[in-house]
Amino acid sequence: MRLDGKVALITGGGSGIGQAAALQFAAQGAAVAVLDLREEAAAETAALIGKADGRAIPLTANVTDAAQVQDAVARAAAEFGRIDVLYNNAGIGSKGSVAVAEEDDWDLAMSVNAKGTFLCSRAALPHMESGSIINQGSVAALVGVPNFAAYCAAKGAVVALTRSMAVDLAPRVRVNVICPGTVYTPLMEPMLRARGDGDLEAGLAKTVVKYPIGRLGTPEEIANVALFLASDESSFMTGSVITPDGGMTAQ
Ligand code: 1HS
Repeated sequence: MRLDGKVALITGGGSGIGQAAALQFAAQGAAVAVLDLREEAAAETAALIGKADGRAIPLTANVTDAAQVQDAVARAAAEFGRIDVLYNNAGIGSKGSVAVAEEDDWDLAMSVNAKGTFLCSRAALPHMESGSIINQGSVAALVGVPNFAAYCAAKGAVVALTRSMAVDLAPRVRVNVICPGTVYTPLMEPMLRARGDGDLEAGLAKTVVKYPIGRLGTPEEIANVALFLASDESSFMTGSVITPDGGMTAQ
């Protein structure tokens, strides 16, 4: 198995891409600490892994709160002995262009997406003798996505932070960032609805045309990339920006 004997901590593991990654990592032999803001979501993913005879524990924390993060990471390390893989997947969208965006919305997007990545990495590193950190970026870090200003800025910060971490942590820990195109998950729904003037289907239709492959991605397709980065198959990769995006940024 591709992650045999490894211990992984996945933030935002209760839904979407994080849940898909948690299931795949566990199916490949990893013990998985499933961290989520929502206790029931973390528990659901951990239970799904348990039903499939995998090893998992649920953890609840807000990734913007240093003390909560510290506590959750310590519990993961106490349960499984160490951490080999950290997937900083937890994220949040934002509303509007710079002309109309609310200050609170800006702060929240920066806090969850960028500061959360910093706090979780800082807390996990003392438990990582070696291994892989995977950050969740977005195509929004690479191209301007309309009416998503704070999110674009926050994901740009995650890409820059990834390069900084890769340089600082080599050769002990590898750090790479995935920049997915749109996947239909809870994070995307409000934005897609707004794009369709309240009509989700219309918002989805306006989005799909941006993708040469002709559809949005699936959580499993992004989790496949995370699995590769978590495994020793990617042993010469650090500081890489990987774009599973259906060709969206190739145009
Ligand atoms: C939320 C995810 O990171 C994707 S950003 C939105 C890109 S687009 O499909 O709306 O152009």
